[in-house]
Parts: sequence; C-alpha cells; structure tokens
Amino acid sequence: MTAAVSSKRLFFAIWPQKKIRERLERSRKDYCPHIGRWTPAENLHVTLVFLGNVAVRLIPSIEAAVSGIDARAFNLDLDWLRTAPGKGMVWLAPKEVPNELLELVDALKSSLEGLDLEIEKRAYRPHLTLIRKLPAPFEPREIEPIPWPVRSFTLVESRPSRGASEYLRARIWRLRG
Ligand code: 2AM
Repeated sequence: MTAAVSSKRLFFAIWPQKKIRERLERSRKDYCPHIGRWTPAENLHVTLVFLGNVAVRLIPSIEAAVSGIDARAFNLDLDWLRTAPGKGMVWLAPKEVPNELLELVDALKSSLEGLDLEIEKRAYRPHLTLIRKLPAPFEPREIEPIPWPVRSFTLVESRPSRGASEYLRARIWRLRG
C-alpha cells in the first residue's frame, strides 16, 4: 500500500516556449564547452517564487490566491552567462531585469501572505540554471540576447528522481496583454 502524499515541493516559475528551449539547446556548446551536468531542455525555467515543501491541503488556497493576479506580459532578454565561483553552476540571466518581472514576483508574494508558507526573503535574482557540477572554472560573459516573450507563469511540482529532477507543471496562468 502506498502512503498518501501529505506535502509537495512547489515553486512558481516562467517556462520557455519550445522555440526558446530549442535555441538554448543548440547554443549549449557555444556557451560552455565543459561537460558538467546540463539541465535537460524540458527542465529549463526561471523560478519566480520558491515555496519548498507545502502541505497538500494548502494547494487550493495557493491557486485561488494567485488566480486574482493581474500582471502584464513582458519580454525578457537572456544575455548574460554567469557563474558562482566554486559552486560549479552556470546560469543564464538578464542583465536588465524588466519591471514587469519584479512586479509579478511581488504580486505572487503579496497574494500568498497569510497562507502559512515560508517564502524566500532574499533579493530576487532571476536566473535559468544551465549547468551544475561544472568541472572547470568559467568566465562570466555577455552573449547575443535570447529574446523570450513571457506570456504566462506556472505552478510547478518538483519530484526528486535519480537523475535530473522531474518537474510537473500543475497550473498555468496567462499574463495580461
Ligand atoms: P536553482 O536552479 O538555482 O537551483 C527548483 O528546484 C527550482 O527552485 C530551481 O529553479 C531552483 O533554483 C529553485 N530553488 C531551489 N531551492 C531554492 C531556495 N531555497 N530558494 C529559492 N529558489 C530555490
């Protein structure tokens, strides 16, 4: 008999369209020739708000709370390959963070207040993790921008697995415009 699931690991994210995932996939070797552990193309995303382990009974309230968000669609230019020294990670990030993205993150956090969740208090730094466990040093650099029209956000469940995490997009909300 399987035990009932009482909590899920959840986060809000924006998820690139297939065309952008394919472009990222094609550019991998140009970005970084080292091997490391590449994020599978279908897992590439930018986290908006990380919720961590959440009691399943809270999920309907979370979905209801964010359904009232009226945030604008925006364009995100991924143009900066960054790294954390010593951590073996390579991220793609926007050099300029659009206001609409910050507004969306603020709107999510405000709508979730009072729901008994532990939400990240640190400053928000949008990034898309490309590589983990990079074996060699890596110099951050600018790249030709990858323009990403962001038209929706999504609630994601992260399921640990032996290889890369498995991400299930539970719900998707459209942005205005
Ligand atoms: P990362 O790519 O920088 O590891 C699923 O794990 C997503 O949530 C990833 O985008 C991951 O960011 C992010 N994440 C994991 N733990 C987090 C934490 N404690 N705070 C904020 N984001 C986190």
